[in-house]
Amino acid sequence: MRVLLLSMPDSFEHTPTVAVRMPNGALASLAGNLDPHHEVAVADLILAQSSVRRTVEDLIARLRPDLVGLSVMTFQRATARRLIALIRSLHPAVRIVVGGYDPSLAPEAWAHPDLGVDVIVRGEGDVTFREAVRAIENGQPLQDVPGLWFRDGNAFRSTPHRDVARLDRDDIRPPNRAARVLSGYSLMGRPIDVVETSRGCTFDCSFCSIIEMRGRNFHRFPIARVIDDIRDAHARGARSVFLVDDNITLDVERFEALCHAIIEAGLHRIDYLVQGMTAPIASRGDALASLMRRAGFRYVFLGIENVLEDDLVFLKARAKNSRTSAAGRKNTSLAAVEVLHRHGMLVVGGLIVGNPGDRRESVTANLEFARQHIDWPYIQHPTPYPGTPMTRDFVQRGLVVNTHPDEYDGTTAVTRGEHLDPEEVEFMRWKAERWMKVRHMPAVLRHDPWFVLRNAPQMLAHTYRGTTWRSVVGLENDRDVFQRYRAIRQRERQYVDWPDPLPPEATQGTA
Ligand code: B12
Ligand code: SF4
Repeated sequence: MRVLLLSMPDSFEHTPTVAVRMPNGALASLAGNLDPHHEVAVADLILAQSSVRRTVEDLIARLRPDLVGLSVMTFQRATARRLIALIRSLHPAVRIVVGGYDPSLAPEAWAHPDLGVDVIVRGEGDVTFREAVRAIENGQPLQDVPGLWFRDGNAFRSTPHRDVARLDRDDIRPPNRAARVLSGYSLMGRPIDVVETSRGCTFDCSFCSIIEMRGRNFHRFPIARVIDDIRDAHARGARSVFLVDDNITLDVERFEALCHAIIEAGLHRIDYLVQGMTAPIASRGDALASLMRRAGFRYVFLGIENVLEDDLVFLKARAKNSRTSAAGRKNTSLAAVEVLHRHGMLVVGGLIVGNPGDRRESVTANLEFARQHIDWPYIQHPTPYPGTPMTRDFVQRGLVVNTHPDEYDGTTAVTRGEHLDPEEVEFMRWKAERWMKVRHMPAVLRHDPWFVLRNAPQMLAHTYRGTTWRSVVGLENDRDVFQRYRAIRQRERQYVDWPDPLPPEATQGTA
């Protein structure tokens, strides 16, 4: 069969496409796990953000796929619906399969008869998709493939749950990067790829989708496989690698072993990015940080979430961000940031502001922490993604004020608190972050001077969207600029020039 796999073009405020265009790791993994006789093509539409419709029309005409699979996050739902409608108009007989976080956790949002989805893959997709494609090819019933919802006439039927794969055996084959048909992946001008070393997490932060998606478990790929995978990415041109594990720092000894293996394999000249918890990084201190630096780590995304204890309790993120000492429990965010800085690494700070109990002072304290200590702000608002405990809590308390999932991009405040208006929290974050982002430019300039010299105007234009000469000379205030920025953001969400196949009332709500 001819299979085309697509990821959505929608991007996130803190990863503008001028600087960050990463491959979707799921698609290469799915491609690598199909039976080898299929012809499979992977297209990350983030690489064609300004010409989505034309790119998809070309792909459909050129490849004539029997099946198109789409990988979708919640804020990308509307784009995916338009794409499905466009694809169907070009090729009515094609089968449409959706997977990823949103279809897995909110399958009912994908079951509307006017949408035309045939199969919804729930949870980990590699083996499920392989078996589903096999069944379709052989004309066998999908009922026998665990982990699916599939169309049966006008209704959907579900099959039994599929457990997540153990990764220490060969159940999950390596990704197939050769299937990619678009080019231009980049992290500030350096070709980038993504590599997985483990899957899962045993924590249960209330805002995170991972537990509902996979359960609380942690599985590791053998280190030799990871090294081969990095080597493959490098051989295909990658000079930056993002380790996209859900929580690599759950097993710090293994993470250290991986750093040693990277150095021994001579792969330490690659720039690595990784995300981790503050507590293990702070606890292992200089020994871990110096090893990470030697292995090539450059950016560390820290899930700080919040620097205030009450907020950490609400987010259920206290355990991963604190350690116990004789003096009691202590937040580890600052210690983690300091040790990474001491060893020359840069910190992307993940913070969540605008929790239900937040007052102006709590938001300000977090923004001030970010301003003082982190290199690139990745500050978000609590967002009710489907299936999370936090979403259930927000819904029960009637705190969700925005029911448009396409605005659930993390930087739009869609829930209200007891003391602060959502728009006010969003304004505070937006205002503070612009300056933090500009402050990071010299560090990027030192590392990637040509990229910055060529792209600085575009990067600044993105960061300061909404600014005009009138606002620069003080004839307009920040609130006017903020409103203009929001209007621009709203327009940017129209990635596909094709109508939504569903009526507006069928497109709201996530839980
Ligand atoms: C790495 C990552 C990123 C990277 C993305 C790199 C890339 N281009 O892929 C970066 C940092 C850029 C990023 C950004 C964002 N992310 Co992110 N990210 C992750 C993370 C940590 C791992 C995802 C991953 O690559 N896993 C490895 C692959 C192999 O697994 P997978 O994606 O789950 O895919 C498997 C299945 O889902 C399924 N599958 C997936 N797609 C498809 C398609 C088909 C057809 C089929 C059959 C199956 C299938 O099969 C795959 C293989 O088993 C997750 C999870 C987490 N712990 O936080 C969040 C996560 C996916 N991100 C999330 C979000 C919301 C975002 C942001 C909006 C902002 C934010 N809150 O951080 C932005 C938007 C991204 C954008 N397009 O601009 C949410 C999604 C929630 C939701 N319901 O939509 C998650 C779950 C985190 C969370 N908050 O809980 N992210
Ligand atoms: S530690 Fe990270 S991956 Fe694990 S539940 Fe919390 S936010 Fe999700």
